[in-house]
Amino acid sequence: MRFSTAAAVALAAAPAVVSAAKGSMGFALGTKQPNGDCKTQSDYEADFDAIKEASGATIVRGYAAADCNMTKTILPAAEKKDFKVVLGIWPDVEESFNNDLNAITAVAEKYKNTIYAVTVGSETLYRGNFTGPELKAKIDTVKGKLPDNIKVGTADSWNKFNDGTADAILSSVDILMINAFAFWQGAGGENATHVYLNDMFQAISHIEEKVGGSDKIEIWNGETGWPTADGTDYGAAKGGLSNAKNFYQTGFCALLDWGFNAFFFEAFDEPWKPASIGDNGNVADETTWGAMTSDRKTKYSLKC
Ligand SMILES: *[C@@H]1O[C@H](CO)[C@@H](O)[C@H](O)[C@H]1NC(C)=O
Ligand SMILES: *[C@@H]1O[C@H](CO)[C@@H](O)[C@H](O)[C@H]1NC(C)=O
Ligand SMILES: CC(=O)N[C@H]1CO[C@H](CO)[C@@H](O)[C@@H]1O
Repeated sequence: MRFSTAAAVALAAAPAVVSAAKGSMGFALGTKQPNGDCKTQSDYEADFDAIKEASGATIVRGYAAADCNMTKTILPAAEKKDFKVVLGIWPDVEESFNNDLNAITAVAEKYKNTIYAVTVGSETLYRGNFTGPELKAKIDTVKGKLPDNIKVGTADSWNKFNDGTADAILSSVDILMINAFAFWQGAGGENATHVYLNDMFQAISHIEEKVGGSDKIEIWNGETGWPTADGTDYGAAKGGLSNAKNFYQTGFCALLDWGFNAFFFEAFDEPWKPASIGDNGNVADETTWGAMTSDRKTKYSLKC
């Protein structure tokens, strides 16, 4: 595996966690069918078959456990297909926090070997929704309600782990998901891979320094990805099939090769998603971030 100078410098300066073993690969998974209806158990089963066949991965992550009854729909499918699931709690507002937590606690004992982990929040620090201590309190509440073997943590943007905003939660979490989107940093071409790996190394270095080692908290890249639709650009980052393929194969796969765990955002295109406004104020099309089409065909090789 060859690295850019930039990434190699960051690596030399940083994490002790690089090991010979390849990291685990996973995919973020939506709760809706292409037409916007909630997925059924058989939809999830077909998702799992397609993911495993195309990539070898056997773990997925979701965001809001009660959304579309995800928890009670996906867990039987996952158990049947021998997949693990990271469930999410959306803590931003009290109602979704309670709904998601209740959806999980209702089945946690029964499915404690299928629920790999629970993330409390997705980019809540990045969005300024919570301070570190506020998020820590939510995480502690969730930890107190789940079987011990289910890991609890959060997902947030790499820079919030790197700049110390997340330091307050480090004593509480078993697992962390570090999101790093070179695309949303406007990094194009080969620079995308350099930026992605540097982001991850910086965040991991900071965490390891704070907790005193690489064996204290399980770390994953929680999200990275690239849209395949032409014209969905963000600065120098250009959407399109060949750029997405290059990023997957030279960036995402490189991180796994170095022994880090990583989730790709996302498994399948989600054509039902409404257009949103990106950080640059332009309309952001989030329908084509899938590694596969919405009818579960691979767009490029997903093997690393
Ligand atoms: C979730 O399941 C309940 C029944 O257990 C049902 O009443 C409700 O409509 C379902 N919600 C969704 C969004 O499918
Ligand atoms: C790589 O992308 C980053 C983030 O957009 C940017 O700051 C940097 O100048 C880029 N480097 C090169 C060599 O293009
Ligand atoms: C404290 C705070 O900023 N809460 C906001 C978090 O984000 C949700 C939306 O997801 C808002 O509704 C809350 O007001």
